[in-house]
Amino acid sequence: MSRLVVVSNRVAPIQEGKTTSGGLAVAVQEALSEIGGVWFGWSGEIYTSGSGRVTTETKGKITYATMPLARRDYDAFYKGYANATLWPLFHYRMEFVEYHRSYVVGYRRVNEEFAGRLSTMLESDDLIWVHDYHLIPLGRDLRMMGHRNRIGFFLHIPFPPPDLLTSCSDHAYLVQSLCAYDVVGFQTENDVQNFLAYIRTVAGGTVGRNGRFEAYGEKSRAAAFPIGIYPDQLAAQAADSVRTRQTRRLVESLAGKDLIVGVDRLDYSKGLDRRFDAYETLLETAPSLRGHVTYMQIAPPSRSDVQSYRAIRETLEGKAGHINGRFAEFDWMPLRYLNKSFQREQLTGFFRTARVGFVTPLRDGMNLVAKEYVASQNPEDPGVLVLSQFAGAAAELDGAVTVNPYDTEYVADGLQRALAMSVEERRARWASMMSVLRANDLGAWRRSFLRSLRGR
Ligand code: ADQ
Repeated sequence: MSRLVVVSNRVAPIQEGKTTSGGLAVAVQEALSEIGGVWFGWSGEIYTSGSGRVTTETKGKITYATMPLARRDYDAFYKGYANATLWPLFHYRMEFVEYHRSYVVGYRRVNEEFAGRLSTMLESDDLIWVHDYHLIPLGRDLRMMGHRNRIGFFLHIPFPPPDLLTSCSDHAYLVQSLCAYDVVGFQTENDVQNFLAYIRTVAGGTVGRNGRFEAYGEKSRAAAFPIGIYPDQLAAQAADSVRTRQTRRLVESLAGKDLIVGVDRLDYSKGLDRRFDAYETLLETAPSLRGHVTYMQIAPPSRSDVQSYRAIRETLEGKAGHINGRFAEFDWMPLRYLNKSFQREQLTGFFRTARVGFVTPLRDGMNLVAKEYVASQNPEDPGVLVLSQFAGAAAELDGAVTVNPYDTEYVADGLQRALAMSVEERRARWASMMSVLRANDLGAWRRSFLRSLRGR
């Protein structure tokens, strides 16, 4: 059987005992343990002089191959083009897009370097699975080096409509690069349609059945593969986690108040500033809730060396202080804002304690926190998910209270509905979402992508 070669910007920690946190890491680790193969990517290290070497380490059926980035590549490729150009562009946030020619030059250079290093490790029948916006050109670079393998790409973040994408000078280069893959995977049907709209209207290509398309002299297929979680494993973790000291202390500190919980990376795509505004509107318009509800937002800093991320942090600190200053009482703090990270095992206990899961990104590829919140609930007394209509997860989670995150009054109404919901309605909504999570779990995601990549 052919090997699987996975390429992603970061490679999960190799040391045993270290947790592989995100969905990507868990799914890739599993696929590789089953099939055997290579996981290639950036080691997370930066060097300032000399050149970087690929380091390999084999554990069981998996060879981890990682390389460091030169400082200038880290600046232009990672901080620059990936996180200051593509991330805001693909999340429809044009006001944050920073465009410098040196960024795209660095992006191309790193992708070519990755392709060159990987090229020497490839066998002709390897299946290659490339992940995310950092590595869009990698497949095409490998093709130019003569590799004829099946190569697939999965985009973890949204894909913008053509009118937005074309505001980036490199749009044709990006889409042409995507066309070199045998399969291009997206989180939702909406993303697939945005991509195919570009193929039709900008690239002048043709679109056939089941996402098959032809453009720039290539034939390929685009499809949605919504990423999932393992809901029953999470449910078991949550049931254990409510007995931990930290969760018990959280429950004690609430003294009977209803908890609203939000857990996000500190990122402008997550809509935290408007989420804080909506909570303030709730306290303003529903005075009976004052003193009876607590909102805890966990948001550890991410990418803090990118300017727009420093700005969002300052905004949120200001708003949190304002809300607490305006409403707090000697025995009640309305908002707990925590700039730190927690282990997932611990988070599941917090999720199970919360009456409301508050997930209102302005745009999100999927949002696994929404799914983890649902899976963590007590089936007898489940909480309610208040979910942005612009999270990829909204396409699947029909039992959520769906809100428009740009409309803070609408969001405040959603919170109020969630807090007042009867246990019968909560159970029915939860059961419907849980069955979707079970049917589309993380194993189903990787199996369907790999089936498609094998051309079946
Ligand atoms: P992220 O933007 O990181 O991922 P998300 O899917 O919500 O967003 O979270 C990924 C993982 O990180 C989850 O397992 C979550 O529990 C964990 N996490 C998030 N915030 C945390 C916090 N404050 N403390 C501890 N853990 C936290 C990108 C895309 C998403 C897509 C995923 C997977 O932006 O849209 O769902 O990839 O494809």
